[in-house]
Amino acid sequence: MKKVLLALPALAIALMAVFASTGQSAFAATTITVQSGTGEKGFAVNQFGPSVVYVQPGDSVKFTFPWFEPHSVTFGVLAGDPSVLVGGENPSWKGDGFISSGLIFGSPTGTDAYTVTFPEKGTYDYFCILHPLMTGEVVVRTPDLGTPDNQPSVDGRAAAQFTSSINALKAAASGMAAKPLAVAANPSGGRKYTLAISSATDLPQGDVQQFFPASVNIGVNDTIEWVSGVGTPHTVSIGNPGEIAKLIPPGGADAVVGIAAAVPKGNKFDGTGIVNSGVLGASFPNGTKFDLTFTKAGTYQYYCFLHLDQGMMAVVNVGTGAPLPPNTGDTAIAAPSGTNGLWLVFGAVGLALAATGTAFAASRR
Ligand SMILES: [Cu+2]
Repeated sequence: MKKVLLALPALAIALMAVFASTGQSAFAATTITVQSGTGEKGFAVNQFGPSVVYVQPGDSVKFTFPWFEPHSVTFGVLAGDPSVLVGGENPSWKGDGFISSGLIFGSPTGTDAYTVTFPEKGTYDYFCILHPLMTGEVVVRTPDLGTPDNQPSVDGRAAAQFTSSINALKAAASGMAAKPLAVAANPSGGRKYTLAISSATDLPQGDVQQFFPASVNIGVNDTIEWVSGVGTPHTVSIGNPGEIAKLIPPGGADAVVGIAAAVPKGNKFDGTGIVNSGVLGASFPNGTKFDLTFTKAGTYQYYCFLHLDQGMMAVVNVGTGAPLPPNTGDTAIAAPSGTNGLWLVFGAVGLALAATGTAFAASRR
């Protein structure tokens, strides 16, 4: 009996010595935090940061969601609906089957997270169901094959990656803002101004969530044509967002992808009621272009129904006389009061369905 009591502390000391020599503890597996996207007003970085992390068998990776743009963390081959939680809250992943965080709507102050534990060595790829270019990798290996990550190292790489990406988005936005405003005679009378939604083409770093120019001066009976060159869905919407939300067909919030267009007769807007383009963008049902002729003088704020929570708004000033010179500055515009929370969720789910494509949408019906 006495021998056993003596032997146990000796074993513990021996184990401690072993773990001390490797710098690791088998009793306290590490959790490394990875950020699922980031952003600032007008810019959504759709990347995991950092995109690759190195851990040991038994460690976990905690994914946080620090920006408004919704994302999923999804491993494996889809065999169901990745927009909802699959595999439980804190799954283990060995590379077989399919697990998903579901869509998580983040914010800079939010605490939502998704933690996955990796019991076995391997290289495990994952992705976001909304953003085809948003992928990451967890490399699970023993220390003899490479030093595992620590959080400061991970945070440093994430910060460098995100800084580089947001700078790329800002450079794209500056390029868009610097373009001369396209104006042409309209065959049906007046002028036609062509405005851009987001960047000219899809960017690997994320999405520019702005209209270009952010403010434009036109005359009565002039037309604005908005053009989207990106695969991220956006709308051109005018009026009370609560009214726009009524255009979402029955079938739950995720039916927002089928949101009806609400366009005044002849695409002529007299300043009353609402306008909704429907979902615009590459491969979306309402196409890449939307035009509206303004028949009454006034100042009209418009916005993207899907991204108003990210500040995606702009303004058209319709003057009575000759149009003022076009101005391209980033005008500070207050969000309409009212139903932000409601259509933030609708918008986020809309993004989800739109970006996962028709196959997924069809499978849900
Ligand atoms: Cu948008």
